[in-house]
Amino acid sequence: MTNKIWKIFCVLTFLLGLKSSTICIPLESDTHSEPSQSLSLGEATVDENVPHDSEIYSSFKGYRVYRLQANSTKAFDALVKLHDEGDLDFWKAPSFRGETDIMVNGNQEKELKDFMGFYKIDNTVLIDDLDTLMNGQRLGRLKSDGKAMSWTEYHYMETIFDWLDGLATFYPELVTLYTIGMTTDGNPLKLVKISVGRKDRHKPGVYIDALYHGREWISASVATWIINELVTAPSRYSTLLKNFDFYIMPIMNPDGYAHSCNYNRLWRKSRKASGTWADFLGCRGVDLNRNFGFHFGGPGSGTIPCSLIYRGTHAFSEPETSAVRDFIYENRNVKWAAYFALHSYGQKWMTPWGFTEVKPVDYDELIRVARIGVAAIESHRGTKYDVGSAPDVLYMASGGSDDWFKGAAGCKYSYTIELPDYGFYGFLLPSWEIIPSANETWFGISTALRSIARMRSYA
Ligand code: 0X9
Ligand code: ZN
Repeated sequence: MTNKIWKIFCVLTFLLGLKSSTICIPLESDTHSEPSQSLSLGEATVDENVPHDSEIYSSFKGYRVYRLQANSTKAFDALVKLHDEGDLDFWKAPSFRGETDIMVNGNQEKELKDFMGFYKIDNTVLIDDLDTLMNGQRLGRLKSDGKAMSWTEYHYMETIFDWLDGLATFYPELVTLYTIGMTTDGNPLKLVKISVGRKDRHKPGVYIDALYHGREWISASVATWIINELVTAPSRYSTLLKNFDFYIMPIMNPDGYAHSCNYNRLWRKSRKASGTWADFLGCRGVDLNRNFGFHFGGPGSGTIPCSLIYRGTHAFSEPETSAVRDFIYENRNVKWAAYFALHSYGQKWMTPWGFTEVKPVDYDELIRVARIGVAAIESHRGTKYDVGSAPDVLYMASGGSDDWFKGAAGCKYSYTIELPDYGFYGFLLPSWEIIPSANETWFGISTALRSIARMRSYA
């Protein structure tokens, strides 16, 4: 079904007050799924005594994720066309001779199978029963239940923010907590500064942020793990802390994260209404990683509010992105040495530019340091990463934070890291992978940073 017919169909079903069609995903509160009773997936369990929002949580019953391998140019081109039509949720964008992951519901599955058969595309079912896997990963308890911060499970935003408040109280010498803005839904945008030594001196800054996209839960867990490591064991990182101040923002998109936690696990964008017809279709939010003001509006960013990569009306139109811009402008005396945006998934360590295939002038140096990082990660427990510019290893996308940090904020070593799925789980990385994943990622980043510190060429 073409995009246009799909939209008209969705509008009509909405106006007639009918239940959303399964192809008008993401399904929202009108769907009802039977709450699963204590379901066990390794350590990821749902406690049946814990109140959770099963009644209003989007159901993904009957959904599957396929992993495709396009081995001919013809098949790859057809996959790219399918991707650009925008009717299917590509968990992993088309890649030639690499993996492409696509989520389908029962209706879409038959069409996808015909498509794969026609183009002779090798495929396997990556996730057979999405709903069951998801239910196994529902978050534990709400803030009111007094759940303490940990890295053996994923946590609600409130738990994470309470923990950050606690760090600022208990480690005042080391930690400064900023609320750099508020989201449309009234959630705080919290940023932690970790710094040793005199408070009136600014060391070169390392800026790390995460969870631009609501469903990429592992990124926030890795960011909080890094905060915990620096704050509770600073002596292990004395060289790094002597050379740099760390600025870490673990949840860039609190509204999108809350929506993913409470309603639709696979929500990507922020949650602001666009004030257009799209709101009636449930197409809220902006892709915050298309809203930054360096080559805003270029290739790989959407103009339609229903697009998963909707860029917003203009650069920095969103409270989340403008808060970051303002914080960086207010701290003009900080020289930004390195920037790491944590996303998932795909095991890729990417350099700018994302908006063009042209490489930055210092591309070779950025790649050199990235290779040091991925070699460290691989030495840890064998996890392999691709290295390259975003268009070379993933796709072109404009308005990204990495391009803005490099192009506008003058940060030389600017990277986006797509964290692992370890080949099985896509966005639904089980919580038992948080600690191993955080360990290896931080080993990679800290090793890269030591190399950057040795170069002393942040400019
Ligand atoms: O598309 C994105 O925003 C990132 N991938 S994700 O699957 N996590 O959504 C990649 C962004 C790479 N950077 C730029 N293109 N600037
Ligand atoms: Zn992302």
